[in-house]
Amino acid sequence: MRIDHIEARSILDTRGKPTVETTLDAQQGSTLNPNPQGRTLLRATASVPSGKSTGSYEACELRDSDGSVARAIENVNGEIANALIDHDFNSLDELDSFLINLDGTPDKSRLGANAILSVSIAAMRLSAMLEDIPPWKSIAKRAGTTSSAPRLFVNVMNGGAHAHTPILASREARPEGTMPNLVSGHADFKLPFQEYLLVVEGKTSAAFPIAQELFAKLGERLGDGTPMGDEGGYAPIFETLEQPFEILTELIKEFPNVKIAIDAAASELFKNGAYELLGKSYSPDELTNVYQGLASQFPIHSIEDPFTENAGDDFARLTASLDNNILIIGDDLTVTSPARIKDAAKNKEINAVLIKPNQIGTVKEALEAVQATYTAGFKAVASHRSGETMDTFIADFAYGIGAHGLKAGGFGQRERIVKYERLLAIEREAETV
Ligand code: 2PG
Ligand code: MG
Repeated sequence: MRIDHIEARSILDTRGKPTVETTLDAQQGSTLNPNPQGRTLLRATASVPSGKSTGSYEACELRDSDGSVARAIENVNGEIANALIDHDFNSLDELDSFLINLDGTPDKSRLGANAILSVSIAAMRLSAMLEDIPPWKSIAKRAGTTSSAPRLFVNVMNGGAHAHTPILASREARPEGTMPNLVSGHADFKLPFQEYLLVVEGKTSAAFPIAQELFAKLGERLGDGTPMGDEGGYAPIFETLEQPFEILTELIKEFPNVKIAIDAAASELFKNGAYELLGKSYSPDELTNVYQGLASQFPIHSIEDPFTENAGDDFARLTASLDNNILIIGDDLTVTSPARIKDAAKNKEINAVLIKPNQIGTVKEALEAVQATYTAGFKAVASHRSGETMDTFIADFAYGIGAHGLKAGGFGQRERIVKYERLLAIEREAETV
């Protein structure tokens, strides 16, 4: 493959923060980009997401002190473009390795994982266009995986770092139909875990309407004026740990193919050796009891990041203590790093891994993380980030690798919905390709 032109620009993500978008051009019809029909200009664009509750072992997102991504963009338009344009690559892996070596740091901090990943994803798209196959098929071929529809992990309630909304006056305390008032003096949240999700099994064309129905019903149950969190789910206020689970259990009681998942994002709850939930401090053992209690009372499918990113032993104890059907998913713990996934496997810390390509910085390494996950006998759940764009690469990635699930947020933001809609389109493509 040979790239003719590269251009990066700054776009805004769901939080109104700048992120990187890159466009690559190639001429189909050159010796390296053969096209029996003649020469055509092919163009592929990719934009990268950005996390808020980031793990400390993630690859480096290059951001300037003013919050912009100007240096990352300069790196794509300057150094990366100069090195890539007119260079002949025999494969996408070769191109990604070239980018990794060009950067030369272990965490991609020189050129920026955001700069590099935007090029890596756009190149993957371009290569699929050159081959005239959909991106998910290109991913499956490259990774040697069997593609299939992932379960939908739909974020219906946001808490933790994704709902730093001030405490609002309770519905009972305000006149009918009025917006909630801020309770003075507080700037905190009341939903302790970062994400409450519904996991819907089955083909996307069957699962997506069910998820929509449940999302709408939950909205009615919570009432008008319920704020929205960072990931397009509701951000309500509850008084107890159990309440959100009680509401969700009631909501799904007539849906046997729907279960509840949480992302505790516990690195964010960890302060001075203990976990803080709803103003109470929990030791790792006490928190283990909380999870065991929740798993025995409610239809729990999975718990992501139940402990902080360095507490592998606590992960292992929890994983061993629960029914094997309940997934303990590593996110900050494993950060899409093949090495960290292998470590977690050795110590049986988890039985599933969240795969976020921007935690590692190239598609090649994200696929190596998937291989490490499958080699360990673990499930892979592909995931968006809290700051998202309209890019739908993660849906093709999830389908291509035959992921157990795709976590792409709630229906309150178009940037989340487009990922599920892309899965629907893939399902149609898969019938014809
Ligand atoms: C997570 C993600 C995505 P963030 O913790 O799993 O839901 O959040 O992008 O803020 O790390
Ligand atoms: Mg997480």
